[in-house]
Amino acid sequence: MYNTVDTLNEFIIERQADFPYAKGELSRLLTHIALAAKVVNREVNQAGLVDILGTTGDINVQGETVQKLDDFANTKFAIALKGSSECCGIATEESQDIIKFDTDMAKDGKYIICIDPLDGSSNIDVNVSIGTIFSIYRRISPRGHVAQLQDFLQEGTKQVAAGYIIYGSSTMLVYTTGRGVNGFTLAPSIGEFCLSHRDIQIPLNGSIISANEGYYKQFSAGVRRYLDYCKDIDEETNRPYSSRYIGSLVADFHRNLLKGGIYMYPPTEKFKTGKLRLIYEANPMAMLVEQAGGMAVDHDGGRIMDLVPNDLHQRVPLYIGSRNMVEKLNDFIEEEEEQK
Ligand code: AHM
Ligand code: MG
Repeated sequence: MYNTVDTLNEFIIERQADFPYAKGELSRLLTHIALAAKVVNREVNQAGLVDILGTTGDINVQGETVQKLDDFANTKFAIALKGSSECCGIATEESQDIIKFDTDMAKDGKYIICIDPLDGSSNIDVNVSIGTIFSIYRRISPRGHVAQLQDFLQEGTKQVAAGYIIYGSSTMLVYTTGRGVNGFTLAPSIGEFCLSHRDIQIPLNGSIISANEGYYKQFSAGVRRYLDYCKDIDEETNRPYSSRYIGSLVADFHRNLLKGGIYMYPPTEKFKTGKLRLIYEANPMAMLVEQAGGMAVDHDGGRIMDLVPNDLHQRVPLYIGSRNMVEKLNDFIEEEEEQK
């Protein structure tokens, strides 16, 4: 069966022809990410059986408890990326500062990576889908030296590739290099990611809303009114919409990407500028959604990928998904602002 489908490696090689001047570095980097994903996948799959559930006892830079699997995924991706020799450093959710790779080969690497090694940590212990999110940029600092902070504080529009791995009922890797979005499912019997979702397009109109409605009363009036609108009955626009929220960005985003919907994390009392991190959560998802025909904006309706990051762990309100839904939500927020 599998000889009729593209494996990820074959697909990457085929697509390299799209970039006539590329020398294969990006392809090698993607291959290394896929390899680390398989290692993490193996551990996630047997998490209940081996001593890898629970916390390490440490608190990370976000002030959150570090789960053992967070730590494991972080280490595996860092090792794989350093070993790829194409990447001179990474920014990860788990480290305050950038990690500079100091081998001669890595210092010569052309790319840097921003990564959330294991997103949705609160779901780890209860066997709910979690994911890895990554974003690849060309470095700004000169090759031959260690990476610099400025390499990581680039606008999302400068991403050369972005993607995620979802460790779900099956494991998938979904990525874009700026020419559409493609999804690969891990075939456990051969240990390969195989092309299963070619050229993914997000429906223009969706009927799924994904938000933590436990915080409803903390949302701004415009966001609350949009959520109320989603629940109104109207046959023509297929309302009420369905509410689906896993609390794992990757899983919620993946479902909405395929079925059509909107994911939203507005400002709350605790997270006044939103919860999600710009460089390793919002930007990669924004590139993917735009490549699939969708939209990603912040609370002011500004395009996520145009924001200039000023901090590695900067947070941003995120509204992302089907274009017409994001635009509609924007209208409600704008209306609220006008009435102020
Ligand atoms: P994490 O990176 O610490 O796991 O936090 C990000 C996660 C997202 O995956 C998810 O959508 C969101 O936080 C859930 O937050 P909440 O529990 O406040 O709804
Ligand atoms: Mg995260």
